[in-house]
Amino acid sequence: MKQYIDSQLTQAVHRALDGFQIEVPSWGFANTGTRFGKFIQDSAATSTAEKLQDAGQVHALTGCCPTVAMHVLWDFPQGVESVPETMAAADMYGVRIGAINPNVFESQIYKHGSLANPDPNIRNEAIRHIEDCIEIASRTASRDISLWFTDGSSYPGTASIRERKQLFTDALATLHGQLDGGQRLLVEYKPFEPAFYHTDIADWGMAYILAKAAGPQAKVLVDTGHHYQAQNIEQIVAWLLSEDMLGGFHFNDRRYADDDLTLGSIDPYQVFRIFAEILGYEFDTRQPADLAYMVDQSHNLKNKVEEMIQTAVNAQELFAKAALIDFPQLREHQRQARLVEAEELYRAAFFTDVRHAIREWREGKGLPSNPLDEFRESGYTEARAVERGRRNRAQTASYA
Ligand code: PSV
Ligand code: MN
Repeated sequence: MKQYIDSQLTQAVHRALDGFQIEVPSWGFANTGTRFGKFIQDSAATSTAEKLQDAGQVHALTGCCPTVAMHVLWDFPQGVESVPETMAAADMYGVRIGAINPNVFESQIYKHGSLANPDPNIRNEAIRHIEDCIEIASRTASRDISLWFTDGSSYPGTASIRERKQLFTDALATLHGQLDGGQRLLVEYKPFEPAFYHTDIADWGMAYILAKAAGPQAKVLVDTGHHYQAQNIEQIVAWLLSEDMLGGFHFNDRRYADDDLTLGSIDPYQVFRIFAEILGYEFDTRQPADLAYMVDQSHNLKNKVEEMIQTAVNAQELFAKAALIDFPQLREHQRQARLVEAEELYRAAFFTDVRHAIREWREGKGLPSNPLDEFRESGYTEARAVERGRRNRAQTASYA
């Protein structure tokens, strides 16, 4: 690796962080759990405004999370009519509304799917809901409508896979026709859960085909938790980038399935490798990769705001490390098949301690040098627990 003198390293890290933002999900601040129950936190957000308040805390302390992804059913209970109130709350807490996530999976009508439901009335209902979401996105000035579907089947022979593919193709093209100029449809894939035999959009190839058929403003969304074990996610990223079909990410970490753990908590090297592909693409093409970095996590055990701060800090560190890769030299090693040199250069960037340079970046921006410590000392959790505790405890603590 290039021998950075301290000031060069600091500059490279600061440049990287100046251009790095990551969106937090509203649902990461509410009480959530697994299908085995949920453990209530007194300080958790109990309303959309409170989720935005917590997101505002994360952004105020880290400086890199200015937008919040919203789930329409959970955050805009009156649909389009909820927009002014939600936007006012976002404004009050110093954040903006980010990606809009339709919800075509929780209503009882979606037992057998949404856009590929065998019943045309239900398919139309799903399309109507997503059209409302596009309208909400227009009013919140959100660029991305982020689509995830539970559609699929759980037993062999119970559904026509090809027919369902066609239904998805047609519906996504219809929805694409509703977008305004700058908007994008992001198509998320997942190979399992809650359908267990087949899901209609199981992998990046299927998402690619559907997005391509829908139109130029549809791209693929990569949720890092939505892959089989040992799948090479950075290769998927590289391919989608080279096809101009990558729209963004849902970041989280996992050990087994879609565990929704803190980004980088299990395998920080994987996040580094993903960022390395993106920055390598930018180096090679001399153009910025136009991607939405989003978090998709449920914080079931740790304090939710603390876990979101950890997430943002981990993301910054791993992005900054990837920005230290000496790409001209790396490409030369690759061309000459100098395997050890190439690998050592790559790993050296990963193992560089960037924390000091990041602390300096924060101080330069008037941010706390250690956001987590600052948060803990602020008394925010204790104050919210007093305000929200009774409402939270009124929730059912388990499904039993
Ligand atoms: C589904 O597992 C998913 O990743 C989708 O992005 C949903 O919108 C989100 O999680 C809901 O938690
Ligand atoms: Mn997701």
